[in-house]
Amino acid sequence: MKKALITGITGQDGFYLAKFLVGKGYEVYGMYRRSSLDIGERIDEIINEIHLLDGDITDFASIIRILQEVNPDEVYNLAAQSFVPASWTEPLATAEMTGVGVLNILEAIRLTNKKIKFYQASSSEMFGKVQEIPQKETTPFYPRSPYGVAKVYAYWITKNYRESYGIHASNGILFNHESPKRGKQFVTRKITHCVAKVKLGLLDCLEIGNLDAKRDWGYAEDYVEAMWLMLQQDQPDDFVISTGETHSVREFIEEAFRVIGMNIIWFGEGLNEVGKFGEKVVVKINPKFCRLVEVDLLLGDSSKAKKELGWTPKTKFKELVAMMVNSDLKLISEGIKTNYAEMKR
Ligand code: NAP
Ligand code: F7E
Repeated sequence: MKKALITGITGQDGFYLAKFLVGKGYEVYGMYRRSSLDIGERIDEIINEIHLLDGDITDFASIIRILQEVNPDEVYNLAAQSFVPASWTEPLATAEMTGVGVLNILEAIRLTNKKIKFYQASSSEMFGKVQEIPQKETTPFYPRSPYGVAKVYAYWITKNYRESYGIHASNGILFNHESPKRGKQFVTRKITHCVAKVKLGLLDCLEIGNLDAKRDWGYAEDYVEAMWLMLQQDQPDDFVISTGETHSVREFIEEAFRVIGMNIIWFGEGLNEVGKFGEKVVVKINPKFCRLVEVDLLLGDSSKAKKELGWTPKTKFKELVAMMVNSDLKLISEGIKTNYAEMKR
């Protein structure tokens, strides 16, 4: 039985990757950092099928201890401060977690067992102010946030440990991928959660930032398979993982409202633009959700992954939006029923 260690097990990708690897017959170990709240929210349904270990990627000692205890065949580094706006308010913490944290793991692998295969969760945010369209493995990086800059460091240190020490270390350059398990701060889940609340009469209006940013949005469950495929190759390498389609935030909003039977019409311009359903304003701009500098357009070319890994995305944009809206409708309605039942008790 192969052993895999996943850092960032409590995150969106941590859940889908752990589920995938358990399905492949792996013994799965997840590293999580101590929290004052329950850690279970995302991983509840697989908690009995995995082993959890206390650690932090900024704490070198904890990584060494875990590697010695588990001696995994594969390490998937998904841990990071991953919310782009927080990288401007907490730039040093972001550099420590998202950048230097990766060096901690690589150094721990070098010292404990160089045969461990390593996956680094690299990001399309490294392309930032894009130097070509679509973006592929050879496209130069131009990060636009402290998060993107930290990911560029992590990408290069991964490549450097591969070249310096012969470690099987690969970068998956993943474009945005979403799911019902996505954090509610990220734009897709924020939209689907708010749209579900509008449908259930719990919210009047969605407040949003830049409507015109474009992203190549895929489904997280499809993407974790690519992570695993990278570590099954004879040679380590770097791969772009994307759908090859780009959509604006505006299109995502229109599609999400369409799922609940509301067609949005846009009026006005700039910060005064609003989205209306009939006479009712259901979308408005709030500048607090705009960024200091923006990544305007991401569109990936994953033909290398298709050719060398045999990987292709399965889920289309409209399916993804519908899946997320319907999941939020269910979650919120069940929450209302639970609260109502509790109130009556
Ligand atoms: P996520 O939901 O934000 O999960 C991040 C995980 O990292 C959480 O489990 C978090 O723990 C953990 N973490 C943060 N700081 C840590 C630390 N110091 N020590 C240990 N664990 C720590 O992110 P995701 O969407 O699953 O993404 C997974 C990885 O892929 C991240 O590295 C992200 O930057 C990268 N990425 C994501 C996308 C995407 O579109 N989702 C695209 C490209 C790359 P808590 O639960 O305690 O916060
Ligand atoms: O923003 C715009 C915002 O926060 C997407 C992370 O997983 O993917 C993610 O980073 C776009 C941006 O994701 C709101 O300005 C408009 O242009 O969902 P997001 P992100 O910044 O692309 C990459 C690949 C990662 O690696 C990251 O870890 O949507 N936008 N209005 C908004 N964004 C948010 N969050 N909230 C808004 O109200």
